[in-house]
Amino acid sequence: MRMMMRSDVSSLKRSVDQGTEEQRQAVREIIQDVKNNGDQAVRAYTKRFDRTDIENWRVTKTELAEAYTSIDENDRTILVEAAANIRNFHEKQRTTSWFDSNANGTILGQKVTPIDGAGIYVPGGTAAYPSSVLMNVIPAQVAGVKRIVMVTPPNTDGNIPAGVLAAAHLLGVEQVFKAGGAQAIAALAYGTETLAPVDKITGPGNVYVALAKREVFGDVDIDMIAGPSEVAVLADHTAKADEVAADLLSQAEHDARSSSILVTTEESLAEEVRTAVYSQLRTLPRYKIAKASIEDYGAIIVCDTKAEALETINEIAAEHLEIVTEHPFQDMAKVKHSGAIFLGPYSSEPVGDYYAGPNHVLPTNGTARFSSPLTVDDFVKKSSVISYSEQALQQNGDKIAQFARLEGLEAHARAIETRKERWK
Ligand code: HSO
Ligand code: ZN
Repeated sequence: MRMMMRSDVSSLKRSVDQGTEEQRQAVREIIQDVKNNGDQAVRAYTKRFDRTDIENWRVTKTELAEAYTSIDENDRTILVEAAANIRNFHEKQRTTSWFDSNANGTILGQKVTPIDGAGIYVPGGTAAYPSSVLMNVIPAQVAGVKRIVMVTPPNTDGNIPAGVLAAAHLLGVEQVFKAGGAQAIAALAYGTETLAPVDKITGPGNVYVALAKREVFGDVDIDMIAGPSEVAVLADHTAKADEVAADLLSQAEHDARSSSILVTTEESLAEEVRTAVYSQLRTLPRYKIAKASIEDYGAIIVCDTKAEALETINEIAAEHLEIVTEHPFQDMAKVKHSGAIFLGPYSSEPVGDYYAGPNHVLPTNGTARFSSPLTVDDFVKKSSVISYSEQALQQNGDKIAQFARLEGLEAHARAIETRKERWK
């Protein structure tokens, strides 16, 4: 874990995996093959990449129900509670249609309509997170999306982790398919014999998933291209080194390319946190991943003043930001960029990963400068509504026609002027 000066911030490593030209080419071929050959192509790629031959890739109702009863009863209760918290939070994001009427009889408005079909990608392997099922599906449900399809790669035995299926069952997701990688993204975007295409694909995945999402974007919408998790902690003398270290490691264990950064004005805290990180690291089951992440992407930045520390925080624009200082709300006022801001000593980052209610799908890699967490808005679209009145057209028709002629568009002008016949 490197100790850094503020001036070194620009040398912090970012980890955008853009993929190689070969990978891009491979992804394009897979997508084309799935477009041409549907289910059969998906099955062949699953056999090749996931090393399992699956005859029926749609998870049955019984499998879903059995997974739900198979998990520990307490785990089930926690899933139920977390889902309720997440739903309550997202209910507040719901936007409604509005209509505004003018004195001249014109009505203008915005009609909000959910997308018809959403496809949720749930990664496999060590990143098979039931929490991500909740975080992607619930905003879609709150938005009113009727058809939610989930895809996730099977293990070599052809199964999907019970926790993931249990979360899907709890939320009432009925269409779950065993497929991953670019082939699953292609199936969602273009459909196959058994999977009807969706309109938007959300959820993180490996480099092939990311490249495939970029490739199908435009034919369908996508959420974002998420990179490995990141946490930045802004801490002062009120912070406990052990707690800060534990929070840094909580994100380091996600991925060898996750980044965990402490920004502080307290040199003694910086030293204590570094020591605590290494001593806690040794006892972690995911030691290898966390160690690689801490060594390559971990940093402690000591600043001279609080103002400098806050500037640094804005430069980092982290996915998650913890503010563990004497006056966290006051400090937050100066924060411009971060996917999710956690205030005070009790708001440890995993509180947000699982339970508090806000979404854990957040902008990474500095994209918090211009993008937001996954929200209900991501699953709706808006139509503008224009109902012009006779009086309004009489008043403004000539101006509109003149504007059209300014653009040299005579047919536009005449479309307006032909209405004048009505008033003769
Ligand atoms: N911190 C991750 C989400 C997650 N954590 C899932 C645990 N499970 C990205 O925000
Ligand atoms: Zn996490």
